[in-house]
Amino acid sequence: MDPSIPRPVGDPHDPDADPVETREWVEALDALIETEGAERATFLLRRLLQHARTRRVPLPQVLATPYVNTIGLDEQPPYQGNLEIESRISALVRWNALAMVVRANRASGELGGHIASYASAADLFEVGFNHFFRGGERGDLVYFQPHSAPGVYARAYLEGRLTEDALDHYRRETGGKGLSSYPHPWLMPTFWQFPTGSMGLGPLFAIYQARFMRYLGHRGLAQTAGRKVWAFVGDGEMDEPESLAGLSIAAREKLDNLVLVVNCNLQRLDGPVRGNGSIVQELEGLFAGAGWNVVKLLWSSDWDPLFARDVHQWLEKRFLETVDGEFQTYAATSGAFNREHFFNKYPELRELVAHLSDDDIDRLRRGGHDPVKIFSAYWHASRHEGQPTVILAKTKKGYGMGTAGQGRMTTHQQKKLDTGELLAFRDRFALPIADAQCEACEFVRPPRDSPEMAYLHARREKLGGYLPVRSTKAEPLATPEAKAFAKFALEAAGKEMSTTVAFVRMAGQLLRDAALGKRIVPIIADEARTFGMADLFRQIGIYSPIGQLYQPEDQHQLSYYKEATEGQILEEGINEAGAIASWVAAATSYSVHGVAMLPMYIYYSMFGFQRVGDEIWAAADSRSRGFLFGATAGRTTLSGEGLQHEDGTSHLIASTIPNCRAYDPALAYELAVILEDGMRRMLGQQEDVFYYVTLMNESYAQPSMPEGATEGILRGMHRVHAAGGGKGPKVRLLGAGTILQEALAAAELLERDWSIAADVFSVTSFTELRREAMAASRARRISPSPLGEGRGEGRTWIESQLPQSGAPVIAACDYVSAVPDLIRPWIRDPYVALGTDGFGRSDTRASLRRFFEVDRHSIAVAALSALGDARAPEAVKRYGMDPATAPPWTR
Ligand SMILES: Cc1ncc(C[n+]2csc(CCOP(=O)(O)OP(=O)(O)O)c2C)c(N)n1
Repeated sequence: MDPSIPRPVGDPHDPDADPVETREWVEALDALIETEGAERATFLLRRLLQHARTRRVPLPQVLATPYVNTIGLDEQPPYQGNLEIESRISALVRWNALAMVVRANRASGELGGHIASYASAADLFEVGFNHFFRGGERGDLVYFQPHSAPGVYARAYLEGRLTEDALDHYRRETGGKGLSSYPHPWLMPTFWQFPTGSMGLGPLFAIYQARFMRYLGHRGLAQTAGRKVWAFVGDGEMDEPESLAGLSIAAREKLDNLVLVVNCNLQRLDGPVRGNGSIVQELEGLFAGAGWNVVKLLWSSDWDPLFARDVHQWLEKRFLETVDGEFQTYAATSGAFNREHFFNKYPELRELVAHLSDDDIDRLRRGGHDPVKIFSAYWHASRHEGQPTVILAKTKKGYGMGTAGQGRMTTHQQKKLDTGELLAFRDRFALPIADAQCEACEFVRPPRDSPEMAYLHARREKLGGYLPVRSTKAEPLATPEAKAFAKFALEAAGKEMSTTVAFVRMAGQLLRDAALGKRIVPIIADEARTFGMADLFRQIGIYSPIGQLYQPEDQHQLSYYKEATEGQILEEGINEAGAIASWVAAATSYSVHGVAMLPMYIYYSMFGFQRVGDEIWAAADSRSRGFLFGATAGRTTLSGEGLQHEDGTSHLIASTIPNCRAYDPALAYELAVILEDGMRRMLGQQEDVFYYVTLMNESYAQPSMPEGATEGILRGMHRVHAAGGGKGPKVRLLGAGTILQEALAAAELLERDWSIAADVFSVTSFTELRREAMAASRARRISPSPLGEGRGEGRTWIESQLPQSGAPVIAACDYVSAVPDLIRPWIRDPYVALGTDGFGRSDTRASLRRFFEVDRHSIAVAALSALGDARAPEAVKRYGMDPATAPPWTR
């Protein structure tokens, strides 16, 4: 409780030892405010608090303010719209949203849909649409609460941007014209900009979007001044760690281009968000503590006269002692119930509302349902400088759904309304709909020249256009050829280097490219030194909105730690979630800002798909274009790090993301070809794909690129060693990543020790091989004519590289064996897939490879055994393998 508020005399929760003295202090403060103003009062309070601290006086909790609106009546701007018409528009949006969900559910009970969430958020959205969200190319960026999508569709329908047929296909998308359940740019590429369906990612992405906007501005790449990011979040959603993860960076970087609106309807799916407490007060403390500007939007204008008369703050006292579980019950019950249980607790409050009927009490709205108060909160938020703003808007879940849902424990999943409930909804919002129309749940859109539609269009015109709308185009960028940035790799001639070193050199060259260089966004999560990239600090600088306020310790070094306002590197610290959020902002900049960027995020591969996989999935949904580099990749090439650091799965997960092109190159020239192709496809041809490329820190001799290798590298495999022409048996060895070196060594062993000839292939992408083969199989499977066109008659790359010949195929990689298993169905000869299944361990590379049985000896033994060669047991012995050991994945 704020101690500056005089408690009513005799308050049992806050006993006062000397009420007269208290009053004197309070009166003194009042007098000060009156004569010298609030600023002076703030100054004196701050001084008093500082003094109290030096005297070691325990301080009260000062982050929580009373349970009332932050913005006083005297600070409220006049409403700049026609409330009457707006309320009719908003009723229509509410109706169409509800009709859409109910109709979908009538068509098939299988189809989900939410009404109650949008019912609580409707006014918050509508005031934004009518007065704040700027459209057009330099418009605002709005992250919508995901399951409020029906309301956004319903508005777009009124605006004439969606047809009735489209609404009738809500959640029925497979026919090609449906509306997606949540905001999905992948499914509705000209409509939704930001996927928010996985809770917590919306607020995180919004924060990093606001920051990236600043970055573009500081680097002179886009005009971003005045643009705002608005993000609508559920109060239950605020429990996601990701929702809170970006709070401090937003405050630290003073992102006053960001407004987060938390829809505090006090409920989540199962029940209350904080039944025994107060989510508003808790969030206020969290946001204020992190340095945000907090605006509580709790009570509507209906309450203003009551507050004015309540000089002893009995209302504040009653609010503060009411837990959210009770507030929910008040939302679900009648005016009579509220009077009895809320107001009648104290005679003073009973008296305060004595002139109101029960119906009047029922009509006392919460702040988030009053356009006037919402307008005021948005108005202040959009003018606030130096801090991001959070608006904590108190609403009722299922607002206006009456007994069908308002405040009900089960309201989240309510998607069926009977006729009586529909009629009650119509009456509640004074909708001009006949009974029969209502019963049939007909969509309603007044004619274009009606006052409502004229107003709605005029507002959007004034604000620069409609939204959400997603731009699919960006100016194509010319991208360099590999020989321009990777000559050293194409002509390596046996020079030893790791693919990480090769990457760093290529990135350095690309950063110097006249056209492309400045579009590259290097992103790092505190591992630049690990990957040998520290030189870049000095070369291109680390982005900091306030430059560098200190002389770096290493200032005399050539590559010192340089922070700069126009710095190019996003150094995210130990924050993979934030780094991916930055990457998504940069990777979608072509659409969001019309400025194509090329983000290159390089990280410990274990802390990518495994750690932030859902963000990468959302990045895919967002149609991101950029490079993810999983460095120190693989389970045995990062030796000596062990279980939690050694990645054996990222390529398996990457293979499940349809627009992710995943490559595991072994050779520097392969990396060059992949980079060249990726840039061309993403920046030149504007394909909505992104690249995942693994990099290793193991040095070995890098050959020059042979003629004609490009196609194989990009399609997934190419031959790097041809078997000698002898007459003996033959095998084919596939190696991926650094395990290619083991496959090459195994070929030598097979030839030398057992006179078996081996071809060796470098597999750059099991995923790409599989995708092409899957498409071919499907064409063959479902083609209407047995021999006709489109039967995938052409040979797939796997078939052309590994034609049926009787020679076994042994594949080995540094990931779980399920990765090489991805291509098993298309190999006609005996196939053995070796991988690194199990937990990682610390040891040398050689020991780890032996442990996981992906070393040269294990590959050679696998080849002998696949050939049915009777000498296999002899090889096991000769190579020191122990058949008695348990499989690595059980250890
Ligand atoms: C990561 C994640 N977990 C669970 C869900 C399923 N889900 C969708 S809405 C919802 C409840 C949302 O509650 P709240 O954030 O309070 O929003 P409200 O609907 O009350 O406005 C849940 C659990 C989800 N979409 N994403």
